[in-house]
Amino acid sequence: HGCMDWIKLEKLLSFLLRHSPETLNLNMDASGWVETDALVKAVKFKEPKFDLKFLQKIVKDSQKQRFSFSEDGSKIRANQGHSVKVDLQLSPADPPETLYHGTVERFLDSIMQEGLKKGDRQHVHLSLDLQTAEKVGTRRGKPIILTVSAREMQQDGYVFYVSDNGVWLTENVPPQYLDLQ
Ligand code: HQG
Repeated sequence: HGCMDWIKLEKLLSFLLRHSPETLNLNMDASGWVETDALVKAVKFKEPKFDLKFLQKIVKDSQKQRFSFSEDGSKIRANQGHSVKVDLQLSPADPPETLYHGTVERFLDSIMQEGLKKGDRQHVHLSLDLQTAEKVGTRRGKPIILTVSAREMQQDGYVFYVSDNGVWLTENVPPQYLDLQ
């Protein structure tokens, strides 16, 4: 499989399983699942060397663990990051005292004014540790880290979820719970 570009494929899978299954005529159910066979067939059409084995390798070895198979392997979904309206049926979880959000300077004024908003995605994404938040921020430039008073938010009635790959999710974070790290 050496000649196939792993990053490119992971991006294609993210695109299909989070944002646009219809691009390759895939059906996604209400919980974000797509038939594994159909996905393999569709991707194979673009990348003839792609097969189930390679998909299994990506799911298993992807550094960010972006995807999961259903128990019997017949279905696959993205663990988080959707813009497609899906209900992942995650259970509410108790957050730690503090969570982190990595962003960049140019968003700061707006964030401090209106809080963290989910934009196109289904949730605001928060990180458990500084290092991860830094990586998330670095995707857009020089990272700026915000701390989120997650426990306090929860006490005030906000609900938190944690995805299968360890990303903390919530609907929005009002500015009073945010601080510059
Ligand atoms: C910013 C990646 C102005 C926010 C990562 C961020 C993550 C605001 C951007 C996952 C704002 C949204 C998600 C406001 C938020 N005003 N800017 N009020 N509220 N923003 O990509 O958290 O590689 O939707 O700071 O690792 O950057 O895709 O969210 O910069 O886990 O698996 O608006 O994506 O994972 O950007 O990243 P995004 P994110 P994957």
